[in-house]
Amino acid sequence: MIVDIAVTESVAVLTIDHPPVNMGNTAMRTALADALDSVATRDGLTGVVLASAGTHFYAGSDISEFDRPMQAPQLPDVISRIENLDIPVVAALTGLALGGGLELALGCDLRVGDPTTVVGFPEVTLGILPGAGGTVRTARLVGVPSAIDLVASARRVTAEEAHALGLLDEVVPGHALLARAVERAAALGTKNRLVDRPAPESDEAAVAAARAAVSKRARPNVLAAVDMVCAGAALDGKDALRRERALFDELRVTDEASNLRYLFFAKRSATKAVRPRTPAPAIATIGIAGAGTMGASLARAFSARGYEVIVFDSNRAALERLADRDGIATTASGAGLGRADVIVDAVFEDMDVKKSLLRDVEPHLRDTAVIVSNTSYLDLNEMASALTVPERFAGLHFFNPPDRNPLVEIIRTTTTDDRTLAVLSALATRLEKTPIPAGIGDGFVANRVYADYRMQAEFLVEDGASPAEVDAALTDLGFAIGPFAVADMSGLDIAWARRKRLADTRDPRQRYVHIADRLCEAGRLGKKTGAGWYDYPDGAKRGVVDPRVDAIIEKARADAGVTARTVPGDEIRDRVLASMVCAAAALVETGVAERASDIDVALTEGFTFPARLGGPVRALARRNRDEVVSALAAAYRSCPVSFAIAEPAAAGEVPEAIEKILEAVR
Ligand code: 3H9
Repeated sequence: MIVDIAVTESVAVLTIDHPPVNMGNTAMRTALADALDSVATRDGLTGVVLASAGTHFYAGSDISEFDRPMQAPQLPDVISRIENLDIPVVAALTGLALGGGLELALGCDLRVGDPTTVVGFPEVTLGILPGAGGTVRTARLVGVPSAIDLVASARRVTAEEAHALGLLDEVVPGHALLARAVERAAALGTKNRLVDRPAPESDEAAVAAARAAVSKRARPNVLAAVDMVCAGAALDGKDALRRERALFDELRVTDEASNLRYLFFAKRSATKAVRPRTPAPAIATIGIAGAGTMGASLARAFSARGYEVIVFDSNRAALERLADRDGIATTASGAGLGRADVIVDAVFEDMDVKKSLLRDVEPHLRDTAVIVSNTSYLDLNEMASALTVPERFAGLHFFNPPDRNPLVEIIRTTTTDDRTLAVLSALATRLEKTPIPAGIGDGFVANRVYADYRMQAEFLVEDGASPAEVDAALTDLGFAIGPFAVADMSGLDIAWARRKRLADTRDPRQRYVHIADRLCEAGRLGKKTGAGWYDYPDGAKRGVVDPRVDAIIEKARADAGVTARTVPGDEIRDRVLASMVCAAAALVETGVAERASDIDVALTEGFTFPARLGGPVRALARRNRDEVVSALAAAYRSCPVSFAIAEPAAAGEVPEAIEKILEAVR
């Protein structure tokens, strides 16, 4: 029974029991509609309470239903039933009331919450807008400016704030919630339909400020939601509801909304994959080895989530820079990490340095301590061999800047045990990161794909595009910033050192673009040196095109025997996309990545690949076959060694390994 009906005195209590999160789908809406119909015909009732049997009131609509035609009864029909009852309905809110859940509560005549209540409209993050009266009733309850903020920001609001705003009429302790809701329902006497009210008069300046707080570059659905809040407040309630629903139906079937739903489930699959059955032990203290930029940033990230943090570095000067930060202790001796539950290796990216750290630190650690390395490229199995208990070791790879970038890779070695994995998964959750599982391989998953993206960007420059043209083509696609501007920001020296390290093992048949090496040799290491792919005169924030770079590029083309040609933006975007997909297919084929969708999660979360396209694999999967073949063939021709996997495309076929991953995300 999804909705139970119990009558207490003259109040009918409808309790929704739809585990795990009281998610609204056809079955649940049908049960609610039936329960409301049944209440409507009962005599002697003075009120109704809508409550939840579980942790959450109603976590929102089941978005997997949005890919298909929606089945009756739809949520607006259920809410109409509430509004059409002669007797008042009180919502008793606990836990989450998100999206459709909050809309259901707003269809009631009064809202009582408990301190665990959290409300919000996540719809805009899914490419849609609230479709069951959320924009219309919220503006009528809390005014247009607050409604704009709630709908456009998608933020979750605590019980306390919801009460202050007027979304909740009252907040009572959890144990008293139901009794109080019944009491209010019995005492209310009259209906209080938000839809019948005019929106409160709004101060024009406050409306303008709320609108201005929404970025002009926000996605079209966000701007449409803001317009809807304003338009809806000026319309008759019923007309406003109709207009909102029409917009919702339009947005629901866009590619963008479909791709965002795909990513929603992709993230959940990745999170599930790194969540072993073993429960994680409690983690209170994090020891960080290495007080460099990465170590310091990690220390801040952990400390901000309430962990006690101890940073170890034998370089006292580096420690001193950290010492004045609240809550971060420092130690210049490995023994100082003895209390830590988890040790994070963030020392210099060198196998010998890392192994000697592990050897030095391990004897001081508790038996239960877990050790993770934040290496970007080194072989974690080899690192594990430096430990006497390698089972407690794994990779936890953060992305720059780790205190803000949501992506983290969880990498299991051949010896990592389940308890260690459970610790890593719990850390990711508490840090509010999006984890993906990754296997051992050069660059693991995300950096490996990004490396091919960058490599293709350099091929395009050697072929004739300027770095600015490549950057512009990719920001047009939706990247926040193009690959050459990114390279300047992060510094060209790390990749340079890596190229030198790999020089001896590089396949001599592989196409190699020398431009970046020439820039580095000229001292152009990026923004920090005032020059890289672009010039940064007087510390300019954005780079400007520098003719000296053009000269280096022209010389490199001449040395490689390439005649420069105009490269259209579409070719730039297609080749880059196809290159990433080639890398993705190779990763899935070798088992370094578990799922194609993990790669889409990685690139959208960690590298600003536009989420509206769903990620590189999904973006290519949505194109028609001819376009797929032509993009892959272009990538193949750009370097038949690096993109060997795409060879069949040159003969008009979609390569099997690639078809497999495209199919998996369609
Ligand atoms: C909306 O309401 C639009 C309205 O305006 C429309 C009106 C017409 N859909 O995350 P978990 C699944 S938009 C489908 O592991 P947690 C999830 O995949 C919606 N499935 O648990 C998983 O299934 P499985 C507004 C969903 O405790 C299981 O439930 N609502 C949905 O870590 C447990 O989830 C949202 O945006 C969904 N909406 O977190 C809420 N939600 O085990 C989005 C969950 O088979 N959801 N599932 O893989 C969340 O933020 C979290 O899931 C929540 C629970 C915090 C609720």
